[in-house]
This record gives sequence, C-alpha cells and structure tokens, in this order.
Amino acid sequence: MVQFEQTFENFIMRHQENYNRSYHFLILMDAIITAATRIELYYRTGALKDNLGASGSTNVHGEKVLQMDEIAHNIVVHYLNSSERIIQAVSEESEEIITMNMDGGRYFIYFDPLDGSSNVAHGLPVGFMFGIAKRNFEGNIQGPEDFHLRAGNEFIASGMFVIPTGMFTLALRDAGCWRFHADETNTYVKPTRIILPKDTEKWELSFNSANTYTFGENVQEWIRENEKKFTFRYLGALAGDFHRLLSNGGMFMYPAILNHPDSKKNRPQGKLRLMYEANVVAMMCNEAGGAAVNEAGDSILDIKPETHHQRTTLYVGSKPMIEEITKILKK
Ligand code: AFP
Repeated sequence: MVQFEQTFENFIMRHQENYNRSYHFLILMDAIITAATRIELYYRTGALKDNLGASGSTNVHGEKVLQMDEIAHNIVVHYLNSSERIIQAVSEESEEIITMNMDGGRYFIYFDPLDGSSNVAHGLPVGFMFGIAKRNFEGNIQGPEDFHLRAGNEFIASGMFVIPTGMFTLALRDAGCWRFHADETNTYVKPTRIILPKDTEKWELSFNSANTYTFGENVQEWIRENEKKFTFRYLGALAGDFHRLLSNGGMFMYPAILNHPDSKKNRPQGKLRLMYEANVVAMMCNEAGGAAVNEAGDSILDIKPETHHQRTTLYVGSKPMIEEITKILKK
C-alpha cells in the first residue's frame, strides 16, 4: 500500500515558519541530511568495498582511525563547508577546530561523524551525532563573536543518525524531540514526537558491565541494589543505546573509571566527549522529558566546556532514575 508521510523537509520548513525563524537553518539541515545519507551509503557497502578496516593513522584521543572514520569526516566537512552557514566546526576526527566561514557563518557545530568504532568491523550500528549552537547576535546586528565553546544549554538543536538503520532523531530547542525514518527513496519522513515512557515496565539499564568493578563504591552499590529491577542492554555505540532508551526509558550511564587495576586506564573524567556525545544526547533527553547529569550530579547541559575535546562522565535517561542516581552521586 502506498503511504503518504510528511517529509523531514516539510516538517522543518513548517517549524521555521511557525517559530518565525530564518531559512539559514534549513540550508544547514539540508547539508547534514545529505552528509548522513552519503555516510549511510558508504557504510552499507563498507564490507563489500573493503572500507571497514583501519586507515593507519591515530586520532587526537590516541585511538586508531578507521577508513570509515575518515570517509565520514570528509563527507561531513565537505557538505558543512558548502552550506556556507558554519563559522567553526569541532569534529572528533580533527585535533584542531575547523574554521569555515568566520564572517558570514551563523552556527557552530560539534560532531562525531562515526561514533561506535568497535561496531564498524562488523557493519553493526554506529552513530553520526551533532550539536548546533548559534552565533552571538545582538538584536539583528551581529555581535562580537565570543568563542566556540558553548554549553549544551546554548545548543539550538542536536541530533543523531543511527547508521545504517535509517533512523534519525532531532531535538529542537523548546520544540521537542522528534524521530524520522528513511523511506524507500532514502527520504526522511514521518515525524514522531518522542516522550520518554512513564511506564517503568519497559525501562532498561545500559552500561559497560565489564567496567562495574572500576566504578566508585556508591555507583557499584546502587548497581548491586537495583540491577535486578531492569532489563540490561548494551550495544557499545551511544547512538544505538540511546535510541533504545528514548523508546523504552531507563538509564544509560558511562561512570568514572576509578579503580582499574591498571591505573593508567582510570578515567576520573569519564570517557565520552562532552560537546559531541554527552550534550547531544542530554539535549535530546531533556526535550523528551528526561535528564542527564555527570558524576558530581550536576546537569550535563550546564557544563561550560574548557576544551573542545573535553570528556565527561554521563548518566542520562528517565527523570526519576536520574534524580535517584543524582542523590547517590551527591552523597
Ligand atoms: P568508540 O567510537 O571509541 O568505540 O567509542 C564509542 C563510545 O564513545 C560510545 O559510542 C559508546 O557508548 C562508548 O564509547 C562505548 O565505550 P566502551 O567500549 O568502553 O563500552
């Protein structure tokens, strides 16, 4: 049966119209969608074309760069640059901030073009994640630009593509968290508003359980007392794990690693990157009625970044669970 669904383009144009916003954001979103579609195509044929292996170089975090990391990064940079709407971009795959259009640009973007590298060799789900902040405007006049290090609560949008599933989720500030699906023609359609379910029956717990013994005592105790109440799920790619969480509710966490037998492997600041992982999901969760905090129990969205590749600990999910864990963390 032929179905006629509203397209993403139509949805976003109407959103801009309803909120009296500019066409610039439409041009930026068009670039992001085009990039995601291209990444998805390369990823789907990755094994066939031998593109899923290592590239031979190492990134800013000391991790081996994969061919697909480079392909995805180059695709995103190309389309963002062509949009002429980006002032500066922060990519997981670039040590330096990428300057695009300092004078005419309107947005800052923070992205991880292919998050979840342990899944790549298997062609399993990965994410293209991004957060967007806006130039400093004073009325209609462009104000002096401060800098690119914006806190999550200054993002105007954040989103993620779960590649290669054809699922795209976008949060628009004060306008909700929305999911779209790629149809037969690779067009994103069917905007569906996401509200985290209140029904605790479906709630899931998601974290790397192999790390449990390395967590702080308070977190380990909470896990011992509570884990039996939940179904446990972990994919190892934040976009995929968070996609489930948005549908089912519960909590995803990446706590501080404090008690690793090899002390070099401790990560008191956490593993995930604040600007293009934690803030991205925190904003989506916030718009879906949830919350996100760090190990100190402070809101992720309030953290003022000091460096663009800064890491953070993360507890994100249904509000009652985040409130409960916050009490434990603040003890
Ligand atoms: P990689 O891209 O280095 O695999 O990191 C993915 C990620 O940042 C995030 O997507 C996962 O939730 C998390 O790390 C998985 O980390 P562990 O492999 O330590 O569980």
